[in-house]
Amino acid sequence: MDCIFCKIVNGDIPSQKVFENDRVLAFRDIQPAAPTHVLVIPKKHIASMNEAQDEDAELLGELLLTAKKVAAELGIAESGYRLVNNVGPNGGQVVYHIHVHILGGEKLGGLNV
Ligand code: DGP
Repeated sequence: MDCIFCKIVNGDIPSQKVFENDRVLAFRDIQPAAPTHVLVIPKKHIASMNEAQDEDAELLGELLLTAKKVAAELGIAESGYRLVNNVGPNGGQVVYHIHVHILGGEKLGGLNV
């Protein structure tokens, strides 16, 4: 499958990993939008939240809990951070392998929703 993040999972494209287990992987974003910018992905290919199924509930929960743990390990939990999941063109999604952005390390601007 021609998916950049699947290639990162398989080791075909290098990445700066910060956490990995059998189901999820967290690595530094190549174009950081904040001092700390990490992506958390499932190793299973799910194109976006639009393609997520009920059977993926546990995996998606693990994605969020992994983001929490990574934020703590990287020292941004106390000061706060933002978790972002872009969906589709209007949501700004560029890579169609579902991922949660962890953004922190500074006071974040932008949308306050
Ligand atoms: P999104 O717009 O939500 O689909 O975010 C995709 C992010 O993926 C974007 O912030 C840049 C990052 N990215 C794209 N290609 C690579 C890559 O090859 N390596 C890494 N580490 N990040 C990538």
